[in-house]
This record gives sequence, C-alpha cells and structure tokens, in this order.
Amino acid sequence: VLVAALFLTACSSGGTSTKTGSGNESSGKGKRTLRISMGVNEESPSYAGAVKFKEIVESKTDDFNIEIYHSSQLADDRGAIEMLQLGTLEMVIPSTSPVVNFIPEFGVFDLPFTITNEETADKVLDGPFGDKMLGLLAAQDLVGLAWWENGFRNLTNSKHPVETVEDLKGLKIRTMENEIHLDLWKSLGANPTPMAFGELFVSLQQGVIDGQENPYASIYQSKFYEVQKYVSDTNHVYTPFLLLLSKKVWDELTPEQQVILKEAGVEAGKYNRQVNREDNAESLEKLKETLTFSEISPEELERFKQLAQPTIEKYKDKIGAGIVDEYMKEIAK
Ligand code: KDG
Repeated sequence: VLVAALFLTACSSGGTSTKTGSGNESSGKGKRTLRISMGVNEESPSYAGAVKFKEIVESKTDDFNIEIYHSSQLADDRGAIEMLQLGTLEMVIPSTSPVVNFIPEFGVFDLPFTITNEETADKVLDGPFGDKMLGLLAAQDLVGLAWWENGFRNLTNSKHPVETVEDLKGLKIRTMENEIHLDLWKSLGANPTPMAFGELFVSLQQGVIDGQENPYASIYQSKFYEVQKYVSDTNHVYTPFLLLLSKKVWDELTPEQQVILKEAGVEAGKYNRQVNREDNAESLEKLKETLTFSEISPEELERFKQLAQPTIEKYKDKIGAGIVDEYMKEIAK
C-alpha cells in the first residue's frame, strides 16, 4: 500500500484526482470502460496478462468494464499512445521503444547488449530505476501502471543464415519506429526500415523487407515463420512492455480505484513475465522445426557489440547521460 501511495503521489503531480467530472468519469456509480490496446495478437503473453488484469480488477470492484483489443485493432502503438494523451483511448501495452518519440529517456532500454538476462531485467525494472522511469510518464499525460515484458529480440530473415556481421550486409530489416534501433542496424551493415508492428507480416510476405527482429514468442505467435526462413539468436536488445493508462482517465479516478488498477497491473505483470518466458522457450523450439537456426558465436557477438558501441555513445546525451549512467550502474549491481 505504501508503494501504491507513493506511486499515486508521483502520478497525481500536475493533475487533480477529482471524484466528479462529466460523462464517462468514474464516480463509483456507473461502470467506467477501460479499453486496452496492443499490437500483438490473442495468443500473446500481453493478451494473457491483459485477461489476468481484467480478472483481478473485476474481482476487486464493479467500477470498471475492461475490454481487450489485440492485433492493433484500435491503433498501432504510437497512435494508441497519442490517443491516451488525448484521452480518446484508455490503455495500451506498447514496447518502450515507441515511447521514445514522446520521452527520449526511454531510449535507455533500446541501448544494445545492455540487459542480457531476465534476472537483470527484473532487478532494473522492479527497482528504483524502474520507478524513476515510470515517474517520467506523467508529464506526457501518461501513467505507467506496471512493467510487463516483450523480451529479448532476435533476428529472422528470408535470404540466408546470419552468423556473422558480414551476413547482415544490405539485409532490409524492419525495426520499430525508433531511431536507436535504426542506427544500430545501420552500424551493423543492414538496411533498416521503421514500420508499425501491424504492417510487418504482409511486408515480409510481399518481400518489401527481408527480415525483422522480435522475441521468439512474438515471432512464433505472429506466424512470421510462414514468411521467414532463417532465425539467429542475436539477443541484441531486451524490450520491456509498459501497461499504460491515460492520465486524463487516471485523474478522474478515486484514490481507491487508482490503487486497484496499480496493484492489478503489477500482479498481472508478474503473470505476464512468467507466461512470456515460458512461451519464448517453447516458441524457440517450435521455430527450430521450420526455420534454419543460427547461433552467434561469442567471438562474433563481440564484433556485434563493438560495432554497436558508437550507437550507445551517440544517444547517451539525447537519452540523458545521467539516466544512462544510472541504468548501467543498476545493471552492474
Ligand atoms: O503491442 C506491442 C507491439 O505492437 C510491438 O510493440 C511489439 O516489439 C514489438 C515490435 O516489434 O513492434
């Protein structure tokens, strides 16, 4: 409860927690509808987490009607974030990468080869650094209820096995709409193109792009294996998901309702990470049945890291040197 109280204080800065309002506000009398948008589909750990969130909230209060919209039905991540800022959509579960377009500090999570295992991910996100990053969202009319998990990103393509840096030369790789990812793949010799997740399968199918990079669960559950031939365990970036709520909605809730949503988001996030980790392990084994799997040797991985280093240096100031240093210290603890 103390953590939730501190969180409430951080989120209510710059806004008022009114109990009255007009229309669809939550005064505790009528049900408030919360629509949750996501780009991944109904097989995803994000969807499973959203169902868990709905179950937990609806077990604690009758104040909310929670609706889940997968596969970018309502909007892509970036568009959904803009709708939360306007108050025309209530919730979205995006990667942190599109959030960088609104809050540059979130680019810290796009720095390659930094978080390299799940234990470190949990330590960074569930500790003071993660709380600090969530606190940055309020200024953009967003509330980060909890850290969920997308996971370790790996490369697939339709052209040839990728086992060395040289194998990347000229490959048309789709990236999220995030300049750090674009620069990373350029530095590795590829030819990256930013694209919303919802356009990815068709673009791969039509050969507009050669490859993409996502966690194994997303690759499998999105059926990218139907339009790809090769997969490489690059593990180049760990991407968190955020359970975001519009601050315009948040400010209309009672403190009790805010605590319910916050605690449900954290509890459902623990479940989401568990499901994600199980699904990623299972998905890799299934992908190996249809795709040619390539491991990146430790020696070759060092070459990837060396080529990626200028990207880290280039964005350190844009992200904020203090944020990057704090992030690296949390990882090293
Ligand atoms: O809902 C999340 C997806 O839209 C997206 O963020 C997943 O990692 C992703 C990507 O590659 O866009």
